[in-house]
Amino acid sequence: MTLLESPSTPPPNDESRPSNQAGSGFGISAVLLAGSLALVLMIVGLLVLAFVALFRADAAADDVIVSELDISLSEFAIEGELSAPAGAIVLNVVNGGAIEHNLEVRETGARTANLMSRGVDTLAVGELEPGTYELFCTISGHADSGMKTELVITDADEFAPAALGDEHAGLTPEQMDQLMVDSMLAFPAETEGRGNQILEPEILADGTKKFYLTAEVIPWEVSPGEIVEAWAYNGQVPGPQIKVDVGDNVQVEFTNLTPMGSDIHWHGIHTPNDQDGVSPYTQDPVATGETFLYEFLAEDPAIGMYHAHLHSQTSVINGMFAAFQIGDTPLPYGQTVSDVLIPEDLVPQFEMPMVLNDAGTIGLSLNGKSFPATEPIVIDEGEWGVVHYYNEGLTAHPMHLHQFPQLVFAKDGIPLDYPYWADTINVAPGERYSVLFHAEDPGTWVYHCHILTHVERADGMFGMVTAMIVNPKDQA
Ligand SMILES: [Cu+2]
Repeated sequence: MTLLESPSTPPPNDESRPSNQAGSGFGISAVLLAGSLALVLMIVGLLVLAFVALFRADAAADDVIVSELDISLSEFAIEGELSAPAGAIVLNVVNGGAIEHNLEVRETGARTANLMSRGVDTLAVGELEPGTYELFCTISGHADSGMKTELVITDADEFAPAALGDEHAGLTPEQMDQLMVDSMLAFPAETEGRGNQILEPEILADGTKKFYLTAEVIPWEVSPGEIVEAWAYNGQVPGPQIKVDVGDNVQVEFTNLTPMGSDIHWHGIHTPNDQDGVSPYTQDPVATGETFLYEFLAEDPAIGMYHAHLHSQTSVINGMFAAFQIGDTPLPYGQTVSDVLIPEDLVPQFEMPMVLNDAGTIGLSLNGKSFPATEPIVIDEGEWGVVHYYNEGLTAHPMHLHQFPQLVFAKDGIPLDYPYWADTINVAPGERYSVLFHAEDPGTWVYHCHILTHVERADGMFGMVTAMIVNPKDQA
Protein backbone atom coordinates (compact mmCIF):
# COMPACT_ATOMS: atom_id res chain seq x y z
CA MET A 1 0.00 0.00 0.00
CA THR A 2 2.81 2.42 0.73
CA LEU A 3 3.93 2.15 -2.87
CA LEU A 4 0.71 3.69 -4.03
CA GLU A 5 0.85 6.51 -1.56
CA SER A 6 0.47 9.80 -3.40
CA PRO A 7 3.74 11.77 -3.63
CA SER A 8 1.76 15.00 -4.05
CA THR A 9 1.76 15.81 -0.36
CA PRO A 10 5.35 16.47 0.63
CA PRO A 11 6.29 16.75 4.28
CA PRO A 12 5.25 20.13 5.75
CA ASN A 13 8.86 21.24 6.30
CA ASP A 14 10.13 20.46 2.78
CA GLU A 15 12.39 23.47 1.96
CA SER A 16 12.30 22.82 -1.81
CA ARG A 17 8.56 23.41 -2.00
CA PRO A 18 7.49 26.73 -3.52
CA SER A 19 6.07 29.05 -0.92
CA ASN A 20 2.36 29.81 -1.05
CA GLN A 21 2.83 33.25 0.43
CA ALA A 22 1.26 36.02 -1.64
CA GLY A 23 3.86 38.34 -3.07
CA SER A 24 6.75 35.99 -3.42
CA GLY A 25 4.45 33.65 -5.41
CA PHE A 26 3.65 36.53 -7.75
CA GLY A 27 7.38 37.36 -7.98
CA ILE A 28 8.22 33.87 -9.05
CA SER A 29 5.43 33.85 -11.68
CA ALA A 30 6.71 37.15 -13.03
CA VAL A 31 10.26 35.82 -13.17
CA LEU A 32 9.03 32.65 -14.90
CA LEU A 33 6.93 34.73 -17.31
CA ALA A 34 9.80 37.10 -18.11
CA GLY A 35 12.07 34.08 -18.50
CA SER A 36 9.67 32.41 -20.90
CA LEU A 37 9.23 35.63 -22.84
CA ALA A 38 12.98 36.10 -23.16
CA LEU A 39 13.24 32.46 -24.27
CA VAL A 40 10.49 32.91 -26.87
CA LEU A 41 12.12 36.10 -28.16
CA MET A 42 15.48 34.34 -28.30
CA ILE A 43 13.98 31.42 -30.24
CA VAL A 44 12.23 33.79 -32.66
CA GLY A 45 15.48 35.70 -33.13
CA LEU A 46 17.43 32.51 -33.74
CA LEU A 47 14.79 31.28 -36.20
CA VAL A 48 15.03 34.57 -38.14
CA LEU A 49 18.83 34.35 -38.21
CA ALA A 50 18.64 30.70 -39.20
CA PHE A 51 16.17 31.54 -41.96
CA VAL A 52 18.41 34.28 -43.38
CA ALA A 53 21.46 32.00 -43.08
CA LEU A 54 19.61 29.08 -44.68
CA PHE A 55 18.31 31.35 -47.41
CA ARG A 56 21.84 32.53 -48.15
CA ALA A 57 23.28 29.00 -47.90
CA ASP A 58 20.48 27.65 -50.07
CA ALA A 59 21.09 30.30 -52.66
CA ALA A 60 24.83 29.68 -52.56
CA ALA A 61 24.33 25.94 -52.87
CA ASP A 62 22.26 26.41 -56.06
CA ASP A 63 24.98 28.63 -57.49
CA VAL A 64 22.68 31.60 -57.27
CA ILE A 65 24.29 35.01 -56.93
CA VAL A 66 23.45 36.55 -53.57
CA SER A 67 23.52 40.34 -53.46
CA GLU A 68 23.35 42.22 -50.20
CA LEU A 69 22.32 45.83 -50.80
CA ASP A 70 22.57 48.66 -48.29
CA ILE A 71 19.48 50.85 -48.38
CA SER A 72 18.90 53.93 -46.27
CA LEU A 73 15.56 55.58 -45.49
CA SER A 74 15.03 59.23 -44.62
CA GLU A 75 12.51 62.07 -44.93
CA PHE A 76 11.59 61.51 -47.69
CA ALA A 77 13.91 59.44 -49.78
CA ILE A 78 15.10 55.89 -50.32
CA GLU A 79 18.75 55.80 -51.24
CA GLY A 80 21.61 53.38 -51.50
CA GLU A 81 22.53 50.42 -53.68
CA LEU A 82 19.65 50.14 -56.10
CA SER A 83 20.95 47.73 -58.70
CA ALA A 84 22.05 44.12 -58.64
CA PRO A 85 22.43 41.11 -60.90
CA ALA A 86 19.58 38.61 -61.05
CA GLY A 87 19.68 36.29 -58.06
CA ALA A 88 18.90 36.29 -54.38
CA ILE A 89 18.49 39.74 -52.94
CA VAL A 90 19.01 40.68 -49.31
CA LEU A 91 18.34 44.28 -48.33
CA ASN A 92 20.14 45.70 -45.30
CA VAL A 93 17.80 48.54 -44.44
CA VAL A 94 18.62 51.35 -42.03
CA ASN A 95 16.35 54.22 -41.06
CA GLY A 96 18.63 57.26 -41.09
CA GLY A 97 15.64 59.59 -40.76
CA ALA A 98 14.07 61.18 -37.72
CA ILE A 99 10.65 59.54 -37.96
CA GLU A 100 9.32 56.01 -38.45
CA HIS A 101 9.71 54.39 -41.88
CA ASN A 102 9.60 50.97 -43.50
CA LEU A 103 10.42 49.47 -46.87
CA GLU A 104 8.33 47.20 -49.06
CA VAL A 105 9.15 45.59 -52.39
CA ARG A 106 5.82 46.09 -54.15
CA GLU A 107 6.10 43.14 -56.55
CA THR A 108 6.93 40.56 -53.88
CA GLY A 109 5.22 42.10 -50.85
CA ALA A 110 8.38 41.60 -48.76
CA ARG A 111 8.42 44.30 -46.10
CA THR A 112 10.64 45.32 -43.20
CA ALA A 113 9.34 46.05 -39.74
CA ASN A 114 8.40 49.66 -39.03
CA LEU A 115 11.76 51.12 -38.08
CA MET A 116 12.18 53.94 -35.61
CA SER A 117 15.00 56.43 -36.19
CA ARG A 118 18.31 54.49 -36.44
CA GLY A 119 16.40 51.19 -36.63
CA VAL A 120 17.77 48.45 -38.88
CA ASP A 121 16.26 45.37 -40.49
CA THR A 122 17.46 42.70 -42.88
CA LEU A 123 14.97 41.83 -45.60
CA ALA A 124 15.42 38.55 -47.48
CA VAL A 125 13.51 39.40 -50.65
CA GLY A 126 14.08 36.09 -52.43
CA GLU A 127 15.27 35.45 -55.96
CA LEU A 128 14.52 38.24 -58.41
CA GLU A 129 14.45 37.93 -62.20
CA PRO A 130 15.83 40.78 -64.32
CA GLY A 131 13.43 43.70 -64.25
CA THR A 132 12.45 46.79 -62.32
CA TYR A 133 11.01 46.53 -58.82
CA GLU A 134 9.42 49.31 -56.83
CA LEU A 135 10.69 50.02 -53.32
CA PHE A 136 8.52 52.26 -51.18
CA CYS A 137 7.57 53.16 -47.62
CA THR A 138 4.02 52.01 -46.79
CA ILE A 139 3.47 54.66 -44.10
CA SER A 140 0.70 56.99 -45.24
CA GLY A 141 1.97 59.85 -47.38
CA HIS A 142 5.63 58.86 -47.34
CA ALA A 143 5.74 57.31 -50.82
CA ASP A 144 3.97 60.38 -52.26
CA SER A 145 6.48 62.59 -50.48
CA GLY A 146 9.38 60.90 -52.23
CA MET A 147 9.91 57.55 -50.49
CA LYS A 148 9.67 55.41 -53.57
CA THR A 149 12.36 54.33 -55.94
CA GLU A 150 13.30 51.54 -58.31
CA LEU A 151 15.47 48.52 -57.74
CA VAL A 152 16.93 47.47 -61.08
CA ILE A 153 17.79 43.82 -61.48
CA THR A 154 19.87 43.09 -64.58
CA ASP A 155 20.93 39.95 -66.33
CA ALA A 156 23.81 38.47 -64.34
CA ASP A 157 26.12 38.51 -67.41
CA GLU A 158 25.44 42.16 -68.21
CA PHE A 159 25.70 43.50 -64.68
CA ALA A 160 28.42 46.10 -64.12
CA PRO A 161 28.42 47.44 -60.59
CA ALA A 162 28.56 51.24 -60.35
CA ALA A 163 31.48 52.14 -58.14
CA LEU A 164 29.77 55.26 -56.83
CA GLY A 165 26.28 53.89 -56.26
CA ASP A 166 23.39 53.42 -58.63
CA GLU A 167 22.31 57.05 -58.70
CA HIS A 168 25.68 57.90 -60.27
CA ALA A 169 25.77 54.97 -62.65
CA GLY A 170 27.56 55.87 -65.86
CA LEU A 171 28.91 59.20 -64.58
CA THR A 172 32.51 60.07 -63.94
CA PRO A 173 33.39 61.99 -60.76
CA GLU A 174 34.06 65.04 -62.97
CA GLN A 175 30.57 64.80 -64.46
CA MET A 176 29.12 64.55 -60.98
CA ASP A 177 31.02 67.67 -59.90
CA GLN A 178 29.67 69.44 -62.96
CA LEU A 179 26.04 68.48 -62.13
CA MET A 180 26.43 69.90 -58.62
CA VAL A 181 28.15 73.09 -59.80
CA ASP A 182 25.62 73.68 -62.59
CA SER A 183 22.70 73.24 -60.20
CA MET A 184 24.20 75.82 -57.83
CA LEU A 185 25.03 78.34 -60.55
CA ALA A 186 21.39 78.21 -61.71
CA PHE A 187 20.46 80.20 -58.58
CA PRO A 188 18.44 82.38 -58.44
CA ALA A 189 16.14 80.97 -61.12
CA GLU A 190 12.94 82.59 -62.33
CA THR A 191 9.72 80.64 -61.94
CA GLU A 192 6.05 81.47 -62.38
CA GLY A 193 4.13 82.47 -59.24
CA ARG A 194 5.12 83.99 -55.91
CA GLY A 195 3.68 83.35 -52.47
CA ASN A 196 3.40 85.46 -49.28
CA GLN A 197 1.97 88.48 -51.10
CA ILE A 198 0.36 90.94 -48.67
CA LEU A 199 -3.44 90.64 -48.83
CA GLU A 200 -5.20 94.01 -48.71
CA PRO A 201 -8.48 94.04 -46.80
CA GLU A 202 -11.77 95.62 -47.73
CA ILE A 203 -12.59 98.15 -44.97
CA LEU A 204 -16.24 97.85 -43.95
CA ALA A 205 -18.35 100.78 -42.70
CA ASP A 206 -17.64 99.90 -39.05
CA GLY A 207 -13.89 99.64 -39.68
CA THR A 208 -13.83 95.83 -39.84
CA LYS A 209 -11.03 94.52 -42.05
CA LYS A 210 -12.54 91.94 -44.41
CA PHE A 211 -10.29 89.55 -46.33
CA TYR A 212 -11.26 87.14 -49.11
CA LEU A 213 -9.60 83.75 -49.44
CA THR A 214 -10.38 81.16 -52.11
CA ALA A 215 -8.77 77.73 -52.02
CA GLU A 216 -8.34 75.75 -55.22
CA VAL A 217 -6.03 73.30 -56.90
CA ILE A 218 -3.67 75.13 -59.26
CA PRO A 219 -0.58 74.37 -61.33
CA TRP A 220 2.45 75.64 -59.40
CA GLU A 221 6.03 75.90 -60.65
CA VAL A 222 7.93 74.67 -57.63
CA SER A 223 11.32 74.71 -59.39
CA PRO A 224 12.24 75.64 -62.97
CA GLY A 225 10.05 73.57 -65.30
CA GLU A 226 8.65 71.41 -62.48
CA ILE A 227 4.90 72.08 -62.37
CA VAL A 228 2.94 70.40 -59.56
CA GLU A 229 -0.69 70.42 -58.46
CA ALA A 230 -0.73 72.80 -55.52
CA TRP A 231 -3.64 73.33 -53.13
CA ALA A 232 -3.47 77.07 -52.80
CA TYR A 233 -5.13 80.10 -51.24
CA ASN A 234 -5.66 82.88 -53.81
CA GLY A 235 -3.47 81.13 -56.38
CA GLN A 236 -0.21 81.28 -54.41
CA VAL A 237 2.00 79.13 -52.19
CA PRO A 238 2.36 80.07 -49.38
CA GLY A 239 -1.03 81.79 -49.33
CA PRO A 240 -1.21 85.57 -49.01
CA GLN A 241 0.11 87.18 -45.82
CA ILE A 242 -2.50 88.78 -43.62
CA LYS A 243 -1.37 91.62 -41.33
CA VAL A 244 -3.72 93.43 -38.95
CA ASP A 245 -3.38 95.64 -35.91
CA VAL A 246 -4.19 94.72 -32.32
CA GLY A 247 -7.83 95.69 -31.74
CA ASP A 248 -8.93 95.21 -35.35
CA ASN A 249 -12.16 93.37 -36.02
CA VAL A 250 -11.31 90.78 -38.67
CA GLN A 251 -13.55 89.00 -41.15
CA VAL A 252 -12.33 86.35 -43.58
CA GLU A 253 -14.70 85.11 -46.26
CA PHE A 254 -13.44 81.67 -47.25
CA THR A 255 -14.56 79.96 -50.46
CA ASN A 256 -13.56 76.35 -50.94
CA LEU A 257 -13.02 75.23 -54.53
CA THR A 258 -10.84 72.23 -53.65
CA PRO A 259 -12.30 68.76 -54.25
CA MET A 260 -12.71 68.01 -50.51
CA GLY A 261 -14.30 69.71 -47.52
CA SER A 262 -12.12 72.28 -45.79
CA ASP A 263 -11.92 74.93 -43.06
CA ILE A 264 -9.31 77.44 -41.84
CA HIS A 265 -7.55 77.16 -38.49
CA TRP A 266 -5.93 80.33 -37.12
CA HIS A 267 -2.78 78.81 -35.62
CA GLY A 268 -1.38 80.78 -32.66
CA ILE A 269 -4.22 83.32 -32.75
CA HIS A 270 -6.86 83.78 -30.02
CA THR A 271 -10.39 83.35 -31.35
CA PRO A 272 -13.77 82.38 -29.93
CA ASN A 273 -14.14 78.60 -30.02
CA ASP A 274 -16.62 78.65 -32.91
CA GLN A 275 -14.04 80.48 -35.06
CA ASP A 276 -11.19 78.00 -34.43
CA GLY A 277 -11.76 76.34 -37.81
CA VAL A 278 -11.82 72.72 -36.72
CA SER A 279 -14.69 70.96 -38.46
CA PRO A 280 -16.77 69.15 -37.34
CA TYR A 281 -16.13 70.29 -33.72
CA THR A 282 -16.47 74.04 -34.18
CA GLN A 283 -18.25 74.28 -37.56
CA ASP A 284 -19.40 72.07 -40.41
CA PRO A 285 -16.83 71.33 -43.11
CA VAL A 286 -16.97 73.92 -45.87
CA ALA A 287 -17.99 71.74 -48.82
CA THR A 288 -16.66 72.22 -52.34
CA GLY A 289 -18.19 75.38 -53.80
CA GLU A 290 -19.34 76.70 -50.41
CA THR A 291 -18.36 79.83 -48.52
CA PHE A 292 -17.88 80.40 -44.78
CA LEU A 293 -17.40 83.70 -42.96
CA TYR A 294 -14.92 83.82 -40.08
CA GLU A 295 -15.04 86.77 -37.71
CA PHE A 296 -12.96 87.55 -34.64
CA LEU A 297 -11.32 90.38 -32.75
CA ALA A 298 -7.52 90.56 -33.15
CA GLU A 299 -7.11 90.78 -29.39
CA ASP A 300 -3.45 89.96 -28.84
CA PRO A 301 -0.23 90.42 -30.81
CA ALA A 302 0.64 87.25 -32.78
CA ILE A 303 3.14 85.87 -35.26
CA GLY A 304 0.59 83.29 -36.32
CA MET A 305 -0.32 81.31 -39.36
CA TYR A 306 -3.42 79.97 -41.02
CA HIS A 307 -3.98 76.61 -42.65
CA ALA A 308 -6.63 74.01 -43.37
CA HIS A 309 -7.42 71.64 -40.51
CA LEU A 310 -9.69 69.07 -42.20
CA HIS A 311 -7.67 66.85 -44.59
CA SER A 312 -4.55 68.73 -43.51
CA GLN A 313 -2.31 65.81 -44.41
CA THR A 314 -3.30 66.46 -48.03
CA SER A 315 -4.24 70.11 -48.28
CA VAL A 316 -1.68 71.73 -45.97
CA ILE A 317 1.40 69.94 -47.24
CA ASN A 318 0.18 70.59 -50.81
CA GLY A 319 0.19 74.33 -50.12
CA MET A 320 -2.74 75.55 -48.00
CA PHE A 321 -0.68 77.47 -45.43
CA ALA A 322 0.24 81.12 -44.87
CA ALA A 323 1.44 83.74 -42.38
CA PHE A 324 -0.87 85.85 -40.21
CA GLN A 325 0.55 88.67 -38.08
CA ILE A 326 -1.23 90.79 -35.49
CA GLY A 327 0.53 93.92 -34.30
CA ASP A 328 4.15 94.99 -34.52
CA THR A 329 7.18 92.71 -34.52
CA PRO A 330 8.38 92.48 -30.89
CA LEU A 331 12.04 93.45 -31.41
CA PRO A 332 14.24 93.64 -28.27
CA TYR A 333 15.08 97.35 -28.73
CA GLY A 334 17.84 98.62 -26.46
CA GLN A 335 18.68 95.19 -24.99
CA THR A 336 22.24 93.92 -24.84
CA VAL A 337 22.47 90.23 -25.66
CA SER A 338 25.88 88.56 -25.29
CA ASP A 339 27.60 91.96 -25.59
CA VAL A 340 25.66 93.00 -28.68
CA LEU A 341 23.49 96.09 -28.23
CA ILE A 342 20.27 96.02 -30.23
CA PRO A 343 19.82 99.69 -31.23
CA GLU A 344 16.82 101.59 -29.82
CA ASP A 345 16.11 103.03 -33.25
CA LEU A 346 16.67 99.82 -35.25
CA VAL A 347 14.60 99.63 -38.43
CA PRO A 348 15.12 96.31 -40.22
CA GLN A 349 15.84 96.74 -43.94
CA PHE A 350 13.49 93.86 -44.55
CA GLU A 351 11.25 91.48 -42.67
CA MET A 352 10.12 88.28 -44.32
CA PRO A 353 8.32 85.05 -43.60
CA MET A 354 10.20 81.84 -44.37
CA VAL A 355 7.62 79.09 -44.57
CA LEU A 356 9.12 75.60 -44.43
CA ASN A 357 7.58 72.54 -46.07
CA ASP A 358 8.89 69.08 -46.84
CA ALA A 359 6.00 67.00 -48.09
CA GLY A 360 3.04 66.75 -50.42
CA THR A 361 3.23 68.02 -53.97
CA ILE A 362 5.32 71.02 -52.93
CA GLY A 363 7.99 68.93 -51.20
CA LEU A 364 11.19 70.26 -49.64
CA SER A 365 10.85 74.00 -50.07
CA LEU A 366 11.20 77.52 -48.69
CA ASN A 367 8.17 79.75 -49.32
CA GLY A 368 6.70 77.26 -51.80
CA LYS A 369 9.80 77.06 -54.00
CA SER A 370 12.64 74.57 -54.28
CA PHE A 371 16.23 75.72 -54.95
CA PRO A 372 17.27 77.25 -57.37
CA ALA A 373 13.81 78.88 -57.54
CA THR A 374 13.99 80.06 -53.92
CA GLU A 375 14.18 83.82 -53.53
CA PRO A 376 17.49 85.28 -52.36
CA ILE A 377 17.47 87.75 -49.48
CA VAL A 378 19.17 90.94 -50.62
CA ILE A 379 20.42 93.36 -47.97
CA ASP A 380 22.98 96.18 -47.70
CA GLU A 381 26.14 95.83 -45.64
CA GLY A 382 25.58 96.99 -42.06
CA GLU A 383 21.79 96.65 -42.18
CA TRP A 384 19.57 94.46 -40.01
CA GLY A 385 17.00 91.96 -41.23
CA VAL A 386 14.18 89.94 -39.66
CA VAL A 387 13.03 86.45 -40.66
CA HIS A 388 10.05 84.64 -39.21
CA TYR A 389 10.25 80.85 -39.65
CA TYR A 390 7.00 78.91 -39.91
CA ASN A 391 7.15 75.12 -40.19
CA GLU A 392 4.11 73.78 -42.08
CA GLY A 393 5.83 70.47 -42.94
CA LEU A 394 6.08 67.07 -41.31
CA THR A 395 9.54 67.14 -39.79
CA ALA A 396 11.93 69.57 -38.08
CA HIS A 397 14.41 71.65 -40.07
CA PRO A 398 17.61 73.12 -38.55
CA MET A 399 17.89 76.43 -40.41
CA HIS A 400 21.48 77.60 -40.73
CA LEU A 401 22.61 81.01 -41.98
CA HIS A 402 26.30 81.27 -42.84
CA GLN A 403 28.39 84.01 -41.18
CA PHE A 404 25.70 85.94 -39.28
CA PRO A 405 24.36 84.66 -35.97
CA GLN A 406 20.59 84.85 -35.65
CA LEU A 407 19.12 86.54 -32.57
CA VAL A 408 16.06 84.51 -31.60
CA PHE A 409 13.76 87.14 -30.09
CA ALA A 410 10.35 85.44 -30.22
CA LYS A 411 9.11 81.86 -30.11
CA ASP A 412 5.65 81.25 -31.59
CA GLY A 413 5.24 85.03 -31.59
CA ILE A 414 5.82 85.30 -27.84
CA PRO A 415 8.68 87.75 -27.14
CA LEU A 416 11.54 86.11 -25.22
CA ASP A 417 12.63 87.72 -21.95
CA TYR A 418 16.10 86.42 -22.76
CA PRO A 419 16.71 86.50 -26.51
CA TYR A 420 19.71 84.41 -27.61
CA TRP A 421 22.12 84.16 -30.51
CA ALA A 422 22.45 80.94 -32.50
CA ASP A 423 23.67 80.02 -35.96
CA THR A 424 21.28 77.11 -36.43
CA ILE A 425 17.63 77.23 -35.38
CA ASN A 426 15.75 73.94 -35.29
CA VAL A 427 12.14 74.56 -36.28
CA ALA A 428 9.70 71.73 -35.58
CA PRO A 429 6.31 71.35 -37.30
CA GLY A 430 3.86 74.01 -36.07
CA GLU A 431 6.61 76.18 -34.54
CA ARG A 432 7.52 79.75 -35.35
CA TYR A 433 10.82 81.38 -34.50
CA SER A 434 11.49 85.07 -35.13
CA VAL A 435 15.13 86.02 -35.69
CA LEU A 436 17.10 89.21 -36.22
CA PHE A 437 20.52 89.37 -37.84
CA HIS A 438 23.09 92.01 -38.65
CA ALA A 439 24.52 91.78 -42.18
CA GLU A 440 28.03 93.00 -41.41
CA ASP A 441 29.99 91.37 -44.21
CA PRO A 442 29.40 91.65 -47.96
CA GLY A 443 29.12 88.56 -50.13
CA THR A 444 26.79 85.72 -50.97
CA TRP A 445 26.12 83.70 -47.85
CA VAL A 446 24.16 80.49 -48.19
CA TYR A 447 21.18 79.94 -45.97
CA HIS A 448 19.77 76.45 -45.71
CA CYS A 449 18.31 73.55 -43.77
CA HIS A 450 21.21 71.55 -42.35
CA ILE A 451 19.63 68.14 -42.97
CA LEU A 452 21.84 67.54 -45.99
CA THR A 453 19.38 65.36 -47.90
CA HIS A 454 16.92 68.28 -47.72
CA VAL A 455 19.33 70.35 -49.83
CA GLU A 456 21.26 68.00 -52.11
CA ARG A 457 20.56 65.09 -54.41
CA ALA A 458 23.05 63.25 -56.57
CA ASP A 459 22.01 65.45 -59.49
CA GLY A 460 22.60 68.69 -57.64
CA MET A 461 21.44 71.16 -55.04
CA PHE A 462 17.68 71.48 -54.54
CA GLY A 463 15.07 72.04 -51.84
CA MET A 464 15.58 74.09 -48.70
CA VAL A 465 18.39 76.41 -49.75
CA THR A 466 18.56 80.09 -50.46
CA ALA A 467 21.24 82.74 -49.99
CA MET A 468 21.67 86.08 -48.33
CA ILE A 469 23.28 88.52 -50.72
CA VAL A 470 24.94 91.37 -48.80
CA ASN A 471 25.80 94.31 -51.06
CA PRO A 472 28.96 96.23 -50.07
CA LYS A 473 28.37 99.67 -48.56
CA ASP A 474 29.94 101.57 -51.46
CA GLN A 475 27.53 99.90 -53.88
CA ALA A 476 24.53 100.21 -51.60
CU1 LIG B 1 15.17 70.15 -43.53
